[in-house]
Amino acid sequence: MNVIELAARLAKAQADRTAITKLTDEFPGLDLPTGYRVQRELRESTGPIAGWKLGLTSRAKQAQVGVTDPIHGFLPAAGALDVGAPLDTADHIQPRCEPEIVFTLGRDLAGPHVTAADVLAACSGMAVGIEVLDSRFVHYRFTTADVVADNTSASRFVVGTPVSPAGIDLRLVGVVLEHNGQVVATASGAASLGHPAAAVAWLVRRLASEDEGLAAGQVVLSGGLTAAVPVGPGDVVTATVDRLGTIELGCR
Ligand code: 0L1
Ligand code: MG
Repeated sequence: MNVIELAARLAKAQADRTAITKLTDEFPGLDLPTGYRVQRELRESTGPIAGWKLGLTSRAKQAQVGVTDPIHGFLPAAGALDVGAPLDTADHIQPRCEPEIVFTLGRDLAGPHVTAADVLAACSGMAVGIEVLDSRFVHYRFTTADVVADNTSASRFVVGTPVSPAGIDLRLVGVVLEHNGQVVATASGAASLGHPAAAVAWLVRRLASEDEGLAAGQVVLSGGLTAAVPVGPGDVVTATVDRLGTIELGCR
């Protein structure tokens, strides 16, 4: 099993906009550490990164794809959409959108013992966001190792205007996901590992095991709070997080 070759397969699937069967069908020995090595390979062949993302931190997300452990990936800077800019669905294989609570780092944060309180202290702002997922695997069928190799299905993301974290209990904020004007899912911040900042702390501790950390100015998507909704041309997705605001993404 060659991690460079596996990363190239995933990059080609994305470039061709053609889903492939999951890697573990051919390589049943592909384990989680190897999945992260493939992801690292993808990161090294990507341009600059805007930050990091957590995946599968909520039960709703875990149930949607049948994987039960949180995972992490990176956000290529090229994946950032401007607020108000449309999502080009033709650039995707099978896009889905989900609501996110987004952290903006005011200073670097790293270390094996970082807590949720450390995350909140290092955070300069929080915002509502929408993540666009686009699994490179047929019908989003994968194991944990596969989806980690595939950079946790990351594709695009849009982030609203950050607000000060002071005085906001992120466990209690309500989250509403709308698709073409219909409410399709609701949640609260606690859906993400009990507290979105706890999810980010988990990410920082995981990165520390690879001598990495978060850098000032980076953003972190703390994990989809509801199941993701499939989108196509003409669709509009709206995510609202109480105290953080509303963001809309139109598709063409
Ligand atoms: O839905 C998926 O493709 C699973 C991986 C990423 C999930 C997430 O960003 O929460
Ligand atoms: Mg997500």
